[in-house]
Amino acid sequence: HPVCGLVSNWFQGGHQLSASNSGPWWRPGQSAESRFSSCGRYLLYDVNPPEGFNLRRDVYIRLASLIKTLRKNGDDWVLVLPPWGRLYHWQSPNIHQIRIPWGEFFSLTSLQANVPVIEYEEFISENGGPFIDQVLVLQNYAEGWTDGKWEEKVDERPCIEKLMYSKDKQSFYRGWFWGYEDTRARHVTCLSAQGHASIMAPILQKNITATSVMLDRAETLLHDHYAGKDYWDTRRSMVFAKHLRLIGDEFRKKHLNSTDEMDRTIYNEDWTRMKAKLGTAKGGPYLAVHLRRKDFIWGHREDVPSLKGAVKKIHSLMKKHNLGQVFIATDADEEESRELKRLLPESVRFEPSAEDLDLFKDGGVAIIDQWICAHARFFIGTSVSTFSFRIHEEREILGFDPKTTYNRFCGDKEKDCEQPTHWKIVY
Ligand SMILES: Nc1nc2c(ncn2[C@@H]2O[C@H](COP(=O)(O)OP(=O)(O)OP(=O)(O)O)[C@@H](O)[C@H]2O)c(=O)[nH]1
Ligand SMILES: *[C@@H]1O[C@H](CO)[C@@H](O)[C@H](O)[C@H]1NC(C)=O
Ligand SMILES: *[C@@H]1O[C@H](CO)[C@@H](O)[C@H](O)[C@H]1NC(C)=O
Repeated sequence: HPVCGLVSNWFQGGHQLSASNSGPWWRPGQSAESRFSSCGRYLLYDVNPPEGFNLRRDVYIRLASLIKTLRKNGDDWVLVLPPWGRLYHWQSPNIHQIRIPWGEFFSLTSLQANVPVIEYEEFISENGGPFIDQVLVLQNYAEGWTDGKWEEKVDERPCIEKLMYSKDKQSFYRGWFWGYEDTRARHVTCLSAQGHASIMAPILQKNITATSVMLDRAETLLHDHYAGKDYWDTRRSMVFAKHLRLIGDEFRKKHLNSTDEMDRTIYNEDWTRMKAKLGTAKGGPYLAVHLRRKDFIWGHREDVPSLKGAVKKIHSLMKKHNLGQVFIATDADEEESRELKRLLPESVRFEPSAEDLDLFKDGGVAIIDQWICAHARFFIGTSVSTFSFRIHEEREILGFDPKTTYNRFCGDKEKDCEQPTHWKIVY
């Protein structure tokens, strides 16, 4: 695409002109026309429905890598953010939890300082309607790994599972497009893919000419380079929305005697300037706990403690670290929550009013919980919970000593209680 190449140079020039790393790629008022003349293409994606909020955040990192690869190759791709909703864990009754834009949970300007992203509704208006040219449903290989040998590959293959899209009277495909019932796709095909996210780049550039392409079941793709510089750039750009951080900060101040000045957790709104040395953050005078329950205890996993076991560990940590307060983030049901309050009457939880819950939704409340956990002097989480992993990363960004972060509860009878891995930021 020689013409696209030219325009993409022009874009880089425009980017340099704006002189700041944190501004959006194009001026917000820029007309759709000039976007199209740049050969702009849209990458949309979705994730297997049962996956939770925190795994979905991880899938975003993989897709951002793919966008970076595509743009390095010269094409002007934009990532369309899949609206949040219909998540299995978001069970608060009577609140509307679909079609939630990313801006309600994350700072869009921060995301945009890493890769160009737009909300789905912006895509609809730029694209001229709720149409997606091509959906690629990713799947594994029906035959598994042949000869036990693992190689990276992508091939068009018959769909293995029942297709979640069906043709309407006009031969458009209908399906779950984040709760946007008007959205239709022109083509749907299945691709078997095995490998890191950027193996999709040649397919998107050479095999497909459609303007908008959606990768469904995008979690099939692996990280280009887990915990490498590119991973961390994207992770650092996933700054929580300011209104949620402010609620968390207010809570810390009011209930936990914790402020950024006292705790040495000063945050820079511009993530590209946030480079806190490990060990510099002190954290508020409280122990923070993430205690994952629900589906984690239904399976009687041996790496998850009983409530009694968890409380015993909490008491011993408070004593060891000389902390008088404990903040608890948990998805425990009502019965367990009551039991927890009985066993630990001094514990503090973030309990939103009905009004606040309506405003922040389950996703926002989870973020506030994570934010408060991220600012504690000492943190302990739950084994292999992505909710806990996201807290680890947040504390790493803030500059905590790893000893205060990479801790997890052990099951009551667990023998080899391996502690979480420390992943260092690559700046
Ligand atoms: N507010 C709040 N919600 C929680 C907490 N723990 C779990 N949840 C809820 O339960 C969901 C499940 O956890 P996620 O980590 O997002 O789901 P996942 O990606 O399947 O990850 P796992 O924890 O590994 O299951 C979260 O998205 C929250 O909605 C918590 O401590 N506080
Ligand atoms: C992409 O195109 C190449 C070259 O034409 C072809 O060999 C390959 O099978 C195609 N891949 C897919 C997934 O369509
Ligand atoms: C809050 O912390 C500060 C600094 O550690 C301390 O001086 C002050 O007494 C604490 N206040 C309360 C109410 O605990």
